[in-house]
Parts: sequence; structure tokens; C-alpha cells
Amino acid sequence: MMKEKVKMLGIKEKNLKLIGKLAGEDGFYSFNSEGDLDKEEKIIPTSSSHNCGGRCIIKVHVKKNRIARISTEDDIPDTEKTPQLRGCLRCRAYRNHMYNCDRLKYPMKRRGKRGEGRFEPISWDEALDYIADNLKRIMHEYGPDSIYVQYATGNEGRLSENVWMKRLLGMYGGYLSYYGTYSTACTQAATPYTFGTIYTGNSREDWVNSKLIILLGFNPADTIHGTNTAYYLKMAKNAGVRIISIDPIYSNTAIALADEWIPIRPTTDNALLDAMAYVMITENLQDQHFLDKYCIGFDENHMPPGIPYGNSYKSYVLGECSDRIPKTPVWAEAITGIPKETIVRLAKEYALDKPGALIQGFGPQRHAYGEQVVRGGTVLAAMTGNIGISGGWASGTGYPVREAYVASIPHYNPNKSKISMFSWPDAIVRGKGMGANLSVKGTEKLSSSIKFIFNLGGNCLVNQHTDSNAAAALLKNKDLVKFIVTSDHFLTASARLSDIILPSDDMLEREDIVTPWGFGDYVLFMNKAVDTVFQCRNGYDWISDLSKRFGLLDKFTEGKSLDEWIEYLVEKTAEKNPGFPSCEEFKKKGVYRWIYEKPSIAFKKQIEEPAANPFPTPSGKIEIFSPRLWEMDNHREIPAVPKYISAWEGPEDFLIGKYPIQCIGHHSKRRVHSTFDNDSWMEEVDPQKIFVNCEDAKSRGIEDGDMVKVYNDRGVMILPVKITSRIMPGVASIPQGGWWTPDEKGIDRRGCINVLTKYKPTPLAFGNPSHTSLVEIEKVD
Ligand SMILES: Nc1nc2c(c(=O)[nH]1)N[C@H]1C(S)=C(S)[C@@H](COP(=O)(O)OP(=O)(O)OC[C@H]3O[C@@H](n4cnc5c(=O)[nH]c(N)nc54)[C@H](O)[C@@H]3O)O[C@H]1N2
Ligand SMILES: Nc1nc2c(c(=O)[nH]1)N[C@H]1C(S)=C(S)[C@@H](COP(=O)(O)OP(=O)(O)OC[C@H]3O[C@@H](n4cnc5c(=O)[nH]c(N)nc54)[C@H](O)[C@@H]3O)O[C@H]1N2
Ligand code: SF4
Ligand SMILES: [Mo]
Repeated sequence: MMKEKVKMLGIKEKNLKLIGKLAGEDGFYSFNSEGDLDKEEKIIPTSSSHNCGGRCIIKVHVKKNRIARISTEDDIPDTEKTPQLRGCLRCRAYRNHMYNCDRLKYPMKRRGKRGEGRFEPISWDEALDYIADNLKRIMHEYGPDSIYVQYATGNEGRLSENVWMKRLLGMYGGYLSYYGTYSTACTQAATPYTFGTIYTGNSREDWVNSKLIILLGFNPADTIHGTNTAYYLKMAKNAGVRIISIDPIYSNTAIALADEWIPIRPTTDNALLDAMAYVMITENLQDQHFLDKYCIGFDENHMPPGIPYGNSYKSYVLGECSDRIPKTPVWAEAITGIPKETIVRLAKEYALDKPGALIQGFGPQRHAYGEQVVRGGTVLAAMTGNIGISGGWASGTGYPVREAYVASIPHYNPNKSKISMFSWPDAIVRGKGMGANLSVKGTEKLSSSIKFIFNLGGNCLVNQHTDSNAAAALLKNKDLVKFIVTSDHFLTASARLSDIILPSDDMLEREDIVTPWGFGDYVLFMNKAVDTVFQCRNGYDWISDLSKRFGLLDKFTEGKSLDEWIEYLVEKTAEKNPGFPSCEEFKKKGVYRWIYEKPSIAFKKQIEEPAANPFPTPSGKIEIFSPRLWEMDNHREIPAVPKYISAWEGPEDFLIGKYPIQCIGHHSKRRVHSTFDNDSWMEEVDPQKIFVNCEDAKSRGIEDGDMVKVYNDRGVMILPVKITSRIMPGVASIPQGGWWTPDEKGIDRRGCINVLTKYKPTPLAFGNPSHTSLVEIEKVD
């Protein structure tokens, strides 16, 4: 019976044995199909705490404490105000991930040299003693600037290990924290220079009111970008809105929803935006009234005092500035690869088909000068008067102005030092004395380099950072970082570089509260579906135990159990949201939705009643020219008006002679960053391959499915190729998140794009230019 079912499902015998081991000897109840459901089955509503782009309602069908299958919300009708929160493939297939036999089962301590990958099991008590001894020693010797809690997004729940660890470390003298994110470093840093805030997005149900939607590197069909974002775009499409996708890749979003795909060379969006502005200015299509009334810095008549002539955006675009280059469509065609006629048409469409929304994904800003594209979009939105109105879009970060309050666990860090999340390698090598010019905020100089790292639910030490080979080499050196603790579910690249590895419980094994990723007017209760396996532990549980070793148990827990903290969060949330359900009711339903009658429109007040509602910038206006950026006095890399800056390792870098392909690494539907890379079902759906254009493949004699070598001065990898016209010539993409797997020669065998990316922080945000790399590709015989 068992064998038949296995055959029917096409499961490899090897995988089966492994799953069987975890699921118990009678483990095949986990393969029940819908028809087999027996009466014992419970359906538990829950959600995910991954950094996956969404937050959906996940229904876990549990039998005998095992997951039989997973479904999603399907029992309410979709309405404009409350569409179903339907899950994607990743949570729907989560059973395979959770019951993966490779899951970490007990705490482990490093044997041999760091990075050798040899570990021995130890007890939790031993592990916590070891961590406490090292933390005490290093804190005593080097102080709180030496203790770093690494950026790690594996668990984004309200009750994550990172929240608890920050709470404990705050009570024990503090730690070095970070600002910014690998996701949005440039957009979060740059958008406020125009608007004074990152909350620049209308609510998504307003998209049906646009006439034109331009998606600039935005692919929510795969990245979700707030559960139901693709649904709202579909509603707009159904309402007749024209949708254009500007992206080096003909993305799933473009295929499903766009009327037109305009391929663009990575790092060149500002050349396109500047040339669109040129067309608008020379054909007098800009909304001059809007610019005069609400903005500073568009033209020389509206500049802040004391700025020399020739520094307005208009002067820059027309070439009446120091570079003397008019930013014409011909100029931009040579840089972007977009025909000049297309640029002219696009400029006219955006200027005339109002209202229009130019929506940026985060891909275009994860580049060498990612700050520029962010502000470039905001200027075009201002030039077309698309700010503060229904159907428009202010561009920039685009976070929604409408966000309901959900309480958090209190934690306080007495140490004010912060580094950019991307700059930790610098803070390891030359941290002591490092100051603002190298990304430090909150203090003049760091008093110590990083000596201790907590990496709780993250793979940014190696896999998800840049230049993975160099990052690994740095971490191997025990004279620099003295102690590294990782908590995870799997032996990831970052875990391998750690001294202690702790096995975490999984999201389906614990309770938590989760809020939407980016967009959404709801909050979800993450119910526990099944018991925790092996010796995996909840963060609150082990960090409470750790707090005992510092005499901080009572202060840390306030005498509360985890359940009581959940009640605390619900009560605090209810205080600010009258009508919020009781904890019991919330748990039972799994979701609470806020219903709004009207869409929210960013900057509506500022536009309708400007005198009473200035923009939250120093001038109270939209700052196309930013005096604050001007004062930084680095006009080439941090210009006061957004500009096209030719990127290192962009299409104009001389290095392109040696490495002629621009390599990006889009976020693919099958993974959450590096999470799920080791999932066999996801590999079946979407095997890890490099996307290469047909012409580039042909000129190199490469055929579909061949193994290819991809390399530059930082690294080499070998992986299979997918030849496709869905990526433009001269560009390749290795979906980010493949596991760093160097062979004995140091050649990566799994397509970890970060062996090719460069550690070079962007000028203003100190952000990660993860999509900026030049490579060469050749066939492997
Ligand atoms: N399935 C899935 N969804 C996810 C995630 C995941 O790992 N997997 N991660 C989540 C997280 S944490 C984040 S931050 C977001 C990330 O969301 P994004 O950063 O928006 O995703 P990317 O795939 O990096 O980039 C989006 C698009 O930008 C394009 N692009 C790259 N460079 C350029 C450029 O120079 N110009 C233009 N115009 N386009 C460019 C890419 O081809 C891609 O189609 O996704 C979230 N959603
Ligand atoms: N080249 C390139 N690099 C990139 C990007 C890119 O576009 N290109 N994108 C960047 C972006 S936007 C981001 S946000 C980062 C993300 O980088 P990370 O935050 O490192 O995200 P993941 O790779 O998903 O790693 C999360 C880890 O947490 C583990 N985990 C999952 N759930 C739990 C849990 O409940 N408890 C514990 N303890 N562990 C858990 C997973 O197994 C996984 O190993 O990557 C960045 N790196
Ligand atoms: S978007 Fe995120 S929460 Fe929703 S189903 Fe996919 S992985 Fe799960
Ligand atoms: Mo991200």
C-alpha cells in the first residue's frame, strides 16, 4: 500500500525514507490526499514568519500531531476591501520543508577549525554555559560595541529570537545595532530627502483609478510584495489600466499583467528617467503649476538661497550644468539599450495619461548608486503632478501611509552605536575607531571592533551578504571575531562558520503574532500546529534560560510565560484599536482585518491644503534639490538632485571588456532568499539555473541545460543554464539564494550569486549593491 502510494506520487525512495524517519514508522499518513481525510483531522489557521514578501492565512491539516497537508484561505469571497489572503507555493508545500531530515536536531559545538564544518552535539545547558561565558568575557574586555546582533530575517514574528536577544542584551549593557536593510537600504535612505518620509504609497485598491501604471523593476507575481499586490494589479488591468514593465527580465508579472515590456540594462534607470524628463521639458509637458507650488529645486527660479547657478534638476537635464550633456533620448538609448522612440513615447504617455503611477520595486535600488533611481522616480512623479492624488503614486519607497498599530515586545538598547547592516565586515576588520565616514551613526567612533556575533535566523554572514568567499575567509579568522552563535533549522553556510549552532523551533511549532509584509490591513495569529521536534527550542525559552546566567531572569521575563506575553501584545494592541478581539477569539479566527471605506492617498493633505500641511522636509516642500544632500559636499556620488551616475561594473565600466555580462540575481518564487533552497519539491518546480539570453548563449556555443562556468575576479561557479529570450542580451540572472557550496577547488556548485557580488557600500545609504556585478560565462566541457 505504502509503496503504491509512493509510486503514484513519484517520490524518490531516498527522500521517502528520510521523511518517513521524521514522520514516524506509520509516517505515510502525511501523504493523505483530500479524499482520505479522517475524522481526527484538525484544521489550524496560522501563518508564516518568513521574510517572504507576504503574510497569508495558512491552514494546517493536522492528524496525530503530524501535518497531513496544508491549504489556505478559500472560504470567504474575494471583495475589494477584503480579498482572500491566499498562500503561495512555499507555505503550501511547507510540510516537505519542515520534515526535511536535515533539520538541526540538537545544539552543536564546533570541532576543529572554524569553517571546517565539523561539529559535535552538546546539551542545551552546555551550549548556554558556553555562550554565557564568552559573552561575559568579551563584554568585559571590549564593551557593548563588540557585541553584534546580525541582520537576520528568518523569523519576523513579534516574538522572534532577535527581539528577545535584543531585550536581554539591552539589560546586560547593550550591543551594537544596525540601521537599514538588505532589502531597502537605498530607498529608505533616499526617499526622505525628497519627501521627509518613507510612507509615500497610496493603498493598493486605488490602482484601479490610474490610467497608466509603470512598473520599474517590480515583480510582485514572484516577490508578492504584500499579499494580494498582484491581485490589485489584476483588478487595475481588468479596469482597463495600461501596464508597462521596465525590467531587464520579462518577469512573471510582465507576462501575466503588462501590456508592454521594456527591457533596460541594469543600473541605468536614471538615464531613462532623465531622458523622459528631457522630453517633458523640451515639449513643455511638465506640470509647471505643481512644480512651482509644491517643490523646490526643479528650475533655477525655485532654488534654495546660496546655491550657485546651474544646479537645478532642469539645468542638469538640459545640460546647462557643469557636465554640459543634454540628457536626450539619444544619449539615454546608448546607455539603457532602450530605443529613443520608446523613451519619447513613454515620456509622453506618463506626462499625458493622468493619473499615472510609476511604481518602483526594490530591485533597481539594490545597485551601486541605488539612491539615485529612488529619487529620480520621485522627481518624475512631481513633474507629472501625480503626487497626492487618487490614481497617482509618489514613487520612492512606496510604503503605505495606512498602517494599523500592532504592539511589540519592549526592548531598550542603552548603547547608541549603529552601523549600516551592510558594513559589518568593516566593523570586524577596522571597527575600533570607525566613524560616520564608514557608516557609523549614534556615536562619534566605535570603541571596539565586532568580537561576538549573534546570528539568529539569518544567512547574511556568508550566503546573503556580498562576496561570500571573502566573507567566509574573514569569519574563519578567530583573531578577529572571537565567538559566533547561530540559530537555524539547517546547517547553512553561516551556521558552518559558527562556534555554536542552536536548533530553533519552526514557525508551525510555535505561537506568535505576525503583521503584513509591506502592504495589508490585517494582523494574523500564528497558531501552533504541531509539537516541536527533537531538541529544537523556542527563542523565549532558551533566552530566558540564558538570562539566568546573568542574574536577569526576573527582569527579562517580568514573571511572564510566553502565553502571557502574547496576551500582553493583544491587550496593548486593543488599547489603540477599539473593537480588537480578545486573545482567545483572535487565536481561534487567526486573523483580524481592518476595513476602510476609502483608499488612502499619500500626501493628499499636503496637496489639498499645503499651507496647513507642509511636507515633513526642512523646507516644507517636495525637495527635488535637497540642501541636506548638497551640504554633504560629495556632489559626484551624492548629488543634490537625482542624476544618472555611471556605475562601477555597469555597462559603461571598462571592465566590461573582460567581463561582458551584467549579472543580477532576482528573487524567485521558489525560495525565501536562501530558505527553501534545500527543498526537493521547490527544486522540481523551479530548478536553480542561470538565465542567459539566446544571443549570448549562441555566441558562446552554449545550449539549453548545459553546465556553464560563471566567473569574475571574486569567484567562480558552475551551474546549469536556462537559455531564454525572457532576459535581455548582455544580462544574466542567477536567482539569489542558492546555497554557497564551494568544492575542493573553491568553485561554487549551487549557484550562490554572492560569490560574484562585490562588497562595496553605496555612497549615501551604505547599502548593498547586490545586483551590480560583471561576469563572463563559458561552457564547461
Ligand atoms: N518569492 C520571493 N518573494 C520575495 C522574497 C524572496 O526571497 N522570494 N524576498 C522578499 C524580500 S525580503 C524582498 S526585499 C523583496 C525583494 O523585492 P525586489 O527587490 O523588488 O525583487 P528583485 O527580484 O530583487 O527585483 C525586482 C525586479 O527588479 C529587476 N531589476 C534588477 N535590477 C534592475 C535595474 O537596474 N533596473 C530595473 N528597472 N529593474 C531591475 C529584476 O529583474 C526583478 O525583476 O521580495 C520579497 N518577496
Ligand atoms: N545577491 C543578492 N543577495 C541578497 C539579495 C539579493 O537580491 N541579491 N537580497 C537581500 C535581501 S532583500 C534580504 S532581506 C536578505 C535576506 O537574508 P537572510 O535574512 O539571511 O534570509 P534567509 O537567507 O532566508 O535566511 C534565513 C535563515 O533563517 C532560518 N530560519 C527560518 N525560520 C527560522 C526560525 O523560525 N528560527 C530560526 N532561528 N531560523 C529560522 C532559515 O533556515 C534561513 O537559514 O538577503 C539579501 N541578499
Ligand atoms: S507569501 Fe509568504 S506567508 Fe504567504 S504563502 Fe507565500 S511564503 Fe507563506
Ligand atoms: Mo529583503
